[in-house]
Amino acid sequence: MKIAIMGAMPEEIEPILKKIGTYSTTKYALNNYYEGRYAGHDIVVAYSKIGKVFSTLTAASMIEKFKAELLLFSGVAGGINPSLKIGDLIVANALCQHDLDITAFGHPHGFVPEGSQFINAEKELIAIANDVASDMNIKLQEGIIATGDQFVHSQERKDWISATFNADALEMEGTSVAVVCEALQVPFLILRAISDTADMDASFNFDEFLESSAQESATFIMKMVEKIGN
Ligand code: 3QA
Repeated sequence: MKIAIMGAMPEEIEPILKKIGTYSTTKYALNNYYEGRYAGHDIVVAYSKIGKVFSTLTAASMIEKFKAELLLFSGVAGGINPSLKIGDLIVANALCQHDLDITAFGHPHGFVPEGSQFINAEKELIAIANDVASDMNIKLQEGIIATGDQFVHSQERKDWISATFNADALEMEGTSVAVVCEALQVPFLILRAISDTADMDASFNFDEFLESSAQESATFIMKMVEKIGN
């Protein structure tokens, strides 16, 4: 099976490319796509650049151009749920867009006609993730991930996202990737390791923990690839 592994930033895919070892590079749509093999699978890896627009383009390209049949996202996130500490892993069981707002017309936050406020994740892939977590003897939290084109660094915004969507973590790409995968009927999983808690210390913590948290997520994702059947 051909598996796409994507991140948003170079730091999020570097440990994955290192693990794959040898790969070819293809330039497409102003980005680099890396193809190699791992654990009996064809793999395509890319980082999209930050935000919903770039991640939509990359996810769609990985599926339509590079023929990925399954997509795994690996990266970091801001924690909302106080049980999530820096370095902890969360897998999305539902995702939403916290910055999508046509509430002026009486719609709920994150909703547009013919869309849905939440996108549900694949139960089968979450089950594999839970197996990997028990194999590795580490804690994996399941929860709601809220996506928006904002680096959140205020308690007020974080509290609003928590109250409005009951979200456990936030980031800038997961829901756009989920929208693409749902529409193109490709199973997906969004995994994130916490790099900061989206409060006034967020940018400082993010700089300090981006690399180590990205590594936690990448290690886990590669274990998942090893578990996924051919
Ligand atoms: C942040 C990255 C973007 O791809 C989303 C990290 C971790 N903490 C977050 C927070 N709010 C929103 N998202 C996150 N990723 C991009 S800004 C830093 C760019 O530095 C998840 C995430 N609190 C580049 C150097 O100038």
